[in-house]
This record gives sequence, C-alpha cells and structure tokens, in this order.
Amino acid sequence: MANSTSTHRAERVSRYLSRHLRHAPDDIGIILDTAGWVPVTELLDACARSGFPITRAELEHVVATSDKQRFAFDDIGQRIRANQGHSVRVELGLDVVTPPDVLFHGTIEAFLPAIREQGLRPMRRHDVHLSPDTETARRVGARRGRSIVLTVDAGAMHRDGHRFRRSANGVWLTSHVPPDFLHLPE
Ligand code: HQG
Repeated sequence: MANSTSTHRAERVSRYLSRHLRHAPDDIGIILDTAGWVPVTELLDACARSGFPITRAELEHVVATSDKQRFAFDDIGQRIRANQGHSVRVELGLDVVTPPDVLFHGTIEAFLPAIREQGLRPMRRHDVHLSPDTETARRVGARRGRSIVLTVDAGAMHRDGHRFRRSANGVWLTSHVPPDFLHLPE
C-alpha cells in the first residue's frame, strides 16, 4: 500500500477522520462520548451514509500508519478516537505529568505581536500544543509559512502550578503559556 495513490487516499481518510473526530461529529451524525470515543461500526456507517465510504481495513491502515498517530482504537478495537487536537468538548482523561525543563512551539512571524502580549492561547483547540523537540515544532510552524520556534520554560511553569498533560502521540498540552515563560525573538 506504499504507492502514491494509496498515500494520497490515506491522507484524505486521515483528514476526514480528523475533521469529524475532533471538530464536526454532527456533520456526519455521530456522537462522541465524553472521552471522545465512537464505536467503529457507527463511524463507518456514518461515513458511508455521508458519501465518504471507508473500509475497516483502510481505517486500520490509517490508524497504524498516521505519521503523528492521530487516532487510537480502544483495547478491544471496538471504538476509535482522535488522540488530541479537539475543538469539541471532550475529556481525554490524560494524567497530569511533570514536563521536561523546556518545550517548543512552532508558529509564524505574523502571530508574534499577539503572542508577545497574551502568551500562547489555545485558539480554537482545548489546549496549547507544545512539542518535545525543535524539529517537530519547526514542522508545526511550517504548516503556515516560515516557521519560528519559541522555547517554553515548562519547568518554571510547572513549579508555578501550571498543569501539563501528554497526549498518546507525544504532544504536550497546557491551557495557556503566559508571556513570562516564553523566549521570543527580539
Ligand atoms: C497561534 C497539528 C495569536 C499558534 C500540528 C498557532 C500540531 C496565537 C495558532 C497541532 C496566540 C493555533 C497544533 C495568540 C497561539 N495570538 N496567535 N495569543 N497563541 N497562537 O493549529 O500549535 O496535523 O490550533 O502559534 O502538527 O499550530 O492537526 O495549533 O500558530 O501538533 O494532527 O495560533 O496541530 O497537528 O493553531 O498546531 P493550531 P498549532 P494535526
């Protein structure tokens, strides 16, 4: 399944799933439970009804190969959810954990004045997303233009009482990064 047609198809499936498992379940008539899960059979039926049929095999392929492990099945493979990135209200049940001393955030120049004033805000997601390494942060920023990587004093934030969680795919989540904990270019 590694030719470019199947890669293209897998990306389309991944984008479709991201949209409906994170942001717009209503559009295809599925209901996520409080932790973001939906039964796989309900999801596949809903996709077919909505004119975007996905086979169970395709779903398994996308979950297994998604470059960022965006989705997960539950232990018995009956339900599926997005690992992070929701705008709909879900409680993922992630433990509060101690972050590393520094984390990184990739953004672009145009957002710097607002970030300098307000710090990092979740915007339309639940949490601010932080990366454990500069290369990942650079890629996140590069989705929008020339990437600028900010360093976050996560250790100092933690000592100050800010809470951090880590998603199943290694993204660090926190509700707000005040400007004092950010290193911005001059
Ligand atoms: C910016 C993708 C103005 C922030 C990625 C970012 C990631 C502010 C944008 C994941 C601001 C929000 C998340 C402020 C932050 N004023 N702009 N005060 N605070 N911003 O997409 O971090 O492909 O919600 O810098 O790879 O870019 O979806 O967050 O540019 O892991 O799986 O507001 O999404 O993963 O954008 O990306 P986003 P993000 P997936």
